[in-house]
Amino acid sequence: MNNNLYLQFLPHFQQKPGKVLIATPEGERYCYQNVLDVSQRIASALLELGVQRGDRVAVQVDKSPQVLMLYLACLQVGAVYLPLNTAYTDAEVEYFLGDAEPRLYVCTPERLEQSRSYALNGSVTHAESLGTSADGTLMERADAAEPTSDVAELDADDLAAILYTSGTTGRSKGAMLSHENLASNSHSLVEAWRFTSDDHLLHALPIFHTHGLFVACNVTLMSGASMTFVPKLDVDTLLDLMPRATVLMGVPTFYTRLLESPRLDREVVANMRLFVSGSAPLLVEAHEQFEARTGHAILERYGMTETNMNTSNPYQGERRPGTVGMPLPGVELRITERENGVELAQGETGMVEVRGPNVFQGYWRMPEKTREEFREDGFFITGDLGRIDEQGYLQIVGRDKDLVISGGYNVYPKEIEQFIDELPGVVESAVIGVAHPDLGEGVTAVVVPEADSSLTEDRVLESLSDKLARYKQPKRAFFVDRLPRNVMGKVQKKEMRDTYADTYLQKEDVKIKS
Ligand code: MLC
Ligand code: AMP
Repeated sequence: MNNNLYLQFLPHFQQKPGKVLIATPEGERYCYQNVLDVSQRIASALLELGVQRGDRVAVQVDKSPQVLMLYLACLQVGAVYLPLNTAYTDAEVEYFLGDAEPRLYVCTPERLEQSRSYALNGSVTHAESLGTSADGTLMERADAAEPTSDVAELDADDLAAILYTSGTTGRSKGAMLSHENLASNSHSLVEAWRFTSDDHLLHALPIFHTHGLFVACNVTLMSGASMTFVPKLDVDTLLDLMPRATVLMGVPTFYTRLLESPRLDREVVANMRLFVSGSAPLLVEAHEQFEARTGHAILERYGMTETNMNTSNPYQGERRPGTVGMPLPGVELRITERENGVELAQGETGMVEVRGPNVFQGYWRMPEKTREEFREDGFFITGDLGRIDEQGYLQIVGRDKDLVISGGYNVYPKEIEQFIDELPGVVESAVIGVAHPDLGEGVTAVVVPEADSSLTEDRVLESLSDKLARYKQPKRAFFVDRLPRNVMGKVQKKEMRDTYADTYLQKEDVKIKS
């Protein structure tokens, strides 16, 4: 049996060739037949470039319908799709390319020349470009190619994708996701959220992460539905499109920004059947305000790059604010003691652990790291702290891992602290997440300067600008004489989060663009 995920999408392409799969706010419409044709041409181009089953294809391009076609082409030929955040700096990309050793790197036309200089040094044999107007060298190759309908023969645990997640100890880890991981999760979500070919998804998330790529796109492809690709979150565009859509998926910032618009009311959502939130905690107030304004209870779910989606509030039944619902079909979930993995009694708070066909195959070329994060019986240790309430709903109450989630993006403090600590005049630093009304958490640095240092906040912030993606850069930096530590010498980040809790709370003062 061929376990290629592509084959599970294919029937919709064959049965409804004229149906729209992807639209854009500008009125472009790509029907299933168009998408199939172009993706099969891209598949031919990949094969001509020497991409073989198991080869990684790294992709760092702006969102466009053609990116989805490239993703489909990679699945079709059995290549491992490796999407990269467009905000990553050259230095960050160089690391990913060096670690993943892709056969092909696809970047924006603007970046092609420059990236060829570093990408082609190692094992990357080709760099091609893909622009947002169906342009770029990859599309030129695809246009000149004959479409191929050959589909690579794959096992269930063959890799479909590698997604990098930063590590608490510095180096980013590539989470390896198999065809079965992705297929099983999209089936569960289609069923849990009642997706059908009548659905039209408003898609304004980036497509280089689990949420925008696997949750949003795979569910659409698996159910034969349609979607509008909005390049990035723009509240007015979403509200303009909402009367013709049925589902929205977003991170909590989507909902807090929608709530700021006077245009959000029952009339504008009249055609919508479902609003989904995830990737970061949705505030209870946001949930309640949204319901009061629109009559819709946002459905919150919980997932991770390594596990796809684990739990979801029910489609029918109470969607409880402040909870992430129950395990999806096939997902086993338990709450344990961090140190020994012993399961705790219902109602107690502990480590969330999951097992199931959704859970990844391990970290790319990091067997040690992989072993550390699994129990012997196959449960994955998520690093999230939770409790299960009396009705069986999971509440995520905190994180055991040192992680900040800003607007749905993960930021690992260690990575930033390393750069700050290298600055002349710095003794040490700690990076924390502080409550932020727009982003949920704002990345914030606390720095211990040397006694005679003339270091300023601006200098600290500026020093990071070419080293780290913008969303990882602290919004503020504070100076202290020493970091608070416990008797064991461990830095007390909770105490610092309390100290700086009010930093961003005056909404007028908070400009994400600052
Ligand atoms: C953008 N900026 C951010 C930021 N997003 N800063 C901090 N945190 C963020 N999340 C910076 C930009 O670099 C820029 O800086 C300035 O803010 C404005 O950029 P923008 O592009 O105009 O921002 P905006 O479009 O408003 O984006 C905010 C956002 C976006 C929250 C809508 O970040 C977003 O779409 N987030 C979704 C992330 C996501 O998909 N997560 C899922 C991960 S998967 P400057 O200085 O250049 O102007 C996962 C698993 C699961 O977690 O369970 O789903
Ligand atoms: P990522 O590594 O980017 O996939 O982010 C995964 C992390 O996001 C999880 O481990 C959680 O900490 C967090 N997360 C995802 N969904 C939710 C949610 N609904 N509520 C709280 N945290 C969430």
